[in-house]
Amino acid sequence: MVDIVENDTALLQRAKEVLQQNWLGAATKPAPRLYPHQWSWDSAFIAMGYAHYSQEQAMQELRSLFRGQWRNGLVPHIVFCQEDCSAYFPGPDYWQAERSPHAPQDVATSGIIQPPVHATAAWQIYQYASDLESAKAFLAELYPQLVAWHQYLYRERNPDGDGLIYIRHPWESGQDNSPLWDEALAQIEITPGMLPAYKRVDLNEVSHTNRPSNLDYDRYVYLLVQARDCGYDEVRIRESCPFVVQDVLFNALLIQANCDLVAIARLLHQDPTPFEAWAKQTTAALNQKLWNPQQGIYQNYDWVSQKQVSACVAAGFSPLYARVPNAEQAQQMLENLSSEAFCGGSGWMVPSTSREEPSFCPTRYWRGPIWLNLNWLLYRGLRHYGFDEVGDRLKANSINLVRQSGFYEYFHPDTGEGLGSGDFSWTAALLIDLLMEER
Ligand code: 9WN
Repeated sequence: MVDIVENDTALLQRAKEVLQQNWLGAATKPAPRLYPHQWSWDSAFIAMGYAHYSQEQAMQELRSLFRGQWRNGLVPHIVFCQEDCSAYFPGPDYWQAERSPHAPQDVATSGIIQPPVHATAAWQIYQYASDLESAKAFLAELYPQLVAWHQYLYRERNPDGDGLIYIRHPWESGQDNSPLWDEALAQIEITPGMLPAYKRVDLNEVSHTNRPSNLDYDRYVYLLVQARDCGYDEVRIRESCPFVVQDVLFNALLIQANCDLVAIARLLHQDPTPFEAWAKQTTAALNQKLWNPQQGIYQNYDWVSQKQVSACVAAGFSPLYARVPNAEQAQQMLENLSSEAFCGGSGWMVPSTSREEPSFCPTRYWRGPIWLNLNWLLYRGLRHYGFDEVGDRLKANSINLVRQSGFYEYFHPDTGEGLGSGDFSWTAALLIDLLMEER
């Protein structure tokens, strides 16, 4: 895409400036004020952007995150990396990670995870490296940590042994306020005085109309407190947690990460067979348990109530990214994605929630707005299946959205207006990847 690169020099430069402005010295905060520490999947996306022009920062980004890895392999969703933690709730005092015997003693972290995009980011760093030797040494250094991370998922979060990994908090999905969680969260009844006192600080930065409701926040806090009361012991949490969900996006990203771990293992002359087996097993489980042939989309499974979750969201197309569907399924998915429910109308691509969902809302966080990371992975998925016309349209649409509105966290799917925080790091990083990718 040489044309785009040349025409968009200024946009590319601005994207690099956003990342530089959010750089904390060894890692990048997702946003200037709303998210002032290091977040797990954000860092993986951010590293994929740096991989194109600053190998050193890309490597530092992942190193910094994995400093926070727990001894059981858990990679925490937040590594707190500023002295003053009062600007974000919940901070380390609320998480109390030290209740787990596995948490690191010298790094403050949360006690939940986020989608495993890290092996993919590490592999991308090698693929675009200007210094191949140091990139290979970096992979050798990170490899045992990546393996421990995937082992944790398959050991602790695989209740049926079929390779379908569960999450135990909506924040673990990365799509925090999606309608995907409504049914499960509705089971949690909050009574006065039930929760330790807390104060939201996110609303100091962003309008409440873009953010989750107070009731949803109470439920997020409830699940946090429940995990912490179990000493972050996964068996105890699973036995008592009202929220255990096998999520499509999380598992699709994990399949791709396993494939990237295979590539890393081969490069390092290590045994790739465990990761090949995991990729295969999780792929089969997605097709067997999460595919909805009537709708042409993959849907989540609620492990507590033992039923498929009915909400249709853009992440339901993410198995394309991990090459999970066969050609026939992929064609059906393309038709669904191209319909009025998602991209068929005059709006921008791709609303995070189907426009036909009763809870669709174009301005509220994960309930309709466009996110660049979803667009980025759907673009990659469409290309895998040769759906180049729609894929190229999605890519151009994503670039134009940022050009028109700026580096926002998310975007209104009708007007393209920027929502949430401005100067959002993964929007900048993935825009860099879209502009500089080599096919
Ligand atoms: C909770 C940092 C994170 C992203 C998530 C996004 C949002 C946090 C929040 O911000 O979640 O982890 O406070 O709302 O939903 O995907 O990683 O950018």
